[in-house]
Amino acid sequence: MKTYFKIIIWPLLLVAFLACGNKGRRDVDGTQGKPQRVVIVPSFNADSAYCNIKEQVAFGPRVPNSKAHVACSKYLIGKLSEYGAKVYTQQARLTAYDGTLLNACNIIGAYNPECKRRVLLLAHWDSRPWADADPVEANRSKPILGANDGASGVGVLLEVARQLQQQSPAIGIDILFADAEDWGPRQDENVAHEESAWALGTQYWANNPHVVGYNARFGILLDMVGGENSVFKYEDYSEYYARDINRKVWKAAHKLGYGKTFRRENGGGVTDDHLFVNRLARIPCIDIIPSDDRYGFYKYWHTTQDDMNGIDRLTLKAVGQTVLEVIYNEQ
Ligand code: AHN
Ligand code: ZN
Repeated sequence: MKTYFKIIIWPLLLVAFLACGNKGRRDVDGTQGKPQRVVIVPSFNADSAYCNIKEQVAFGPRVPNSKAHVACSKYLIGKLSEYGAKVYTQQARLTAYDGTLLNACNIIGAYNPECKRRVLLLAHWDSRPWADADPVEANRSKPILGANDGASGVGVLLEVARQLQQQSPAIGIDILFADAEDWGPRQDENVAHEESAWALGTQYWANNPHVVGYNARFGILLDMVGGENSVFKYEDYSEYYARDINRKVWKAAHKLGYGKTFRRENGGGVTDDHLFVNRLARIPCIDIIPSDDRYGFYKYWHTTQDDMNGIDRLTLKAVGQTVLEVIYNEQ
């Protein structure tokens, strides 16, 4: 009996143990033996994003309380509807730092609205009423076209929306086009910097979400994502509130070969829409915003030269493809 155990039973038990070892015991990839979903990330079309920017810029400056602003809001609602989103609009009268009442409109496109696992993507769609950083003084009271500052982020997200309609990721996505981001104090006004003077539309949305009790795993803000040779660095508030999201997004960018565009360096802090998503909505949110040693954000930032000539499809592609990589890999 003893030898029988030694040469038959023990070897059998050993084989059985080794055979089971990989399945239940060590859940190395966290899948618990469930069949893994094969993720195919669609290809971001930078030409399409470019056209979306051009169409916004064609309205002229989308300054709140202007005709172009109303016309562009209709365009954006139409586009999101065309791309199959459930569209919400929020009309609000918001008081600017200078007392002006702004007729603002936030526009939200929801994909897979029933899904509890959600990611928020946002960009501001208004343009700044004054080119206060223009080198020519006579231009500083003119509104800006905001091809990069405003339209680029929206243009990229409209292309993301088109892709979402073609192929759904495993999660729900909300695209927020926030209004009244850029009606902040002019540089020549000697007013103390007040964070709350900026991003009025996003502040409104965070205090009055389009869906009661709205939540998302994280948010990604796109701001000035179309400039030639733009470089994106870890922004300070993004690091403070959503460090892991910064890492996730930069990792995706590097995997795709966009390491020259997405640098693993610190870029300084920016008062921007994401600040209020973090603080008021309490959703960890990063800002993809250029950081240039020479120009700050962008060469033509808040100047009358922020037009289509400054828009480069390569940057749009790097940002758009990275966003797709991240959201299609969420389970
Ligand atoms: C400030 O200049 C305080 N914030 C920049 C936010 C911004 C303006 N993004 C685009 N335009
Ligand atoms: Zn701006």
